Amino acid sequence: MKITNARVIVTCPGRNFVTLKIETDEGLHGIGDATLNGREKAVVAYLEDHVIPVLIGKEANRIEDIWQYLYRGAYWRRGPVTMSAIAAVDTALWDIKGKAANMPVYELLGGASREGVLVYGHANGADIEETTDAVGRYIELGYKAIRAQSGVPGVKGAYGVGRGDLYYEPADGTLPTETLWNTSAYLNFAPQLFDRLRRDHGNEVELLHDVHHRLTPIEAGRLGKSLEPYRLFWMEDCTPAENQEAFKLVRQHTVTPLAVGEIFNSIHDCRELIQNQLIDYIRTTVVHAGGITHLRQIAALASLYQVRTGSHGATDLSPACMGAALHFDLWVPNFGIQEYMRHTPETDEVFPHSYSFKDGYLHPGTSPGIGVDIDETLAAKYPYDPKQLPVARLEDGTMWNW
Ligand code: GCO
Ligand code: MG
Repeated sequence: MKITNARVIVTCPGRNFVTLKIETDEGLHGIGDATLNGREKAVVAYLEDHVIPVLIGKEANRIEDIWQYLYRGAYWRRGPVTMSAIAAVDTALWDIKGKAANMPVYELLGGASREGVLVYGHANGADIEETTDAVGRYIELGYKAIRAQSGVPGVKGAYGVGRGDLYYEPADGTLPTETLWNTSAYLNFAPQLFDRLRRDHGNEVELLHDVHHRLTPIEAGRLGKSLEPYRLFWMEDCTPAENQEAFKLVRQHTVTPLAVGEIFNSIHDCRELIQNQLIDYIRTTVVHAGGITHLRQIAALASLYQVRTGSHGATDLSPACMGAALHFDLWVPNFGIQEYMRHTPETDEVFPHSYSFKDGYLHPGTSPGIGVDIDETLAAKYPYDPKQLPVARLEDGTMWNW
């Protein structure tokens, strides 16, 4: 089965998505997500200029060889743009292989290891009152695990307080919006938020929190310690991870479980974190970390150190990524949790899919392949709308991590 055609589809049904569609001489096609929030066109160019020309005529069955060709064969390795492009090819080829075998991708990987995929949703509000109400609404919807973010008194533009109840869209301007950050105010406030959430909602629901790279390691240690009484499922991205050793300091000071990895694109970004057991959950995703083929290697390494998966699944990852992720999650032995931020109804229409939510769990469905397709006619009705992620500064004007 040869690859005869491949093309990139850019659509904006509520937000921008980049999708690669690969077609074969046997009439089967597959799709893969290539969306990199705020950098969409860079991946489009990489795919169109450097990837698609070498795909035409290749054997669609040879997923591993094509992965190696695109990764090892290219002199310039790794990085979010390259790895998102490789991920899109990889996902589309697993989709095709599943369709050719008439099996859902989780069967090709080794079959289901569980009945459903535990997911967490996002509850957020401008203040504690709004956030606790939002957590209550998620519990009513059946969620067993909920990420809670709140505006911080005195901080203009705290991370995670979004528009919309079920989805959150941080990319909001043609130029980056400038937000302000105040670490002291945040560190004083966060324990109050979780104290209130436990008092209002009890101990059964799993609570998660995203620090979004805002703290230094010692500050992260202090936050983790101060949140211990509230038994978080995890504290995410507590400090930037370019220096993997930074997590040693955090780990020394807290037993709050640590999650990191949504911006990683390779096993080398997390090898030391995993091998030194500095984290509990690895958040690499299908779309930004080289597809199912590479994610499988990361998960295998993580399994040796009792690190479990907790893949990124924000609204800016398309349904094609979510579908592929759910097959992976249903199979992967060391599964932890899957982030699930819903898409707008327009997006769901553009990407018809077989996955479904019930009682806090998602299931990928049993359709052959990844169980997600793209309606190209509908997609064409939503032209690309350039949007950038915000930036953050400290109150004195110093650039900070968003
Ligand atoms: C998360 C993330 C997102 C990112 C977004 C950037 O944990 O879901 O931090 O909200 O900010 O995906 O594009
Ligand atoms: Mg995050």
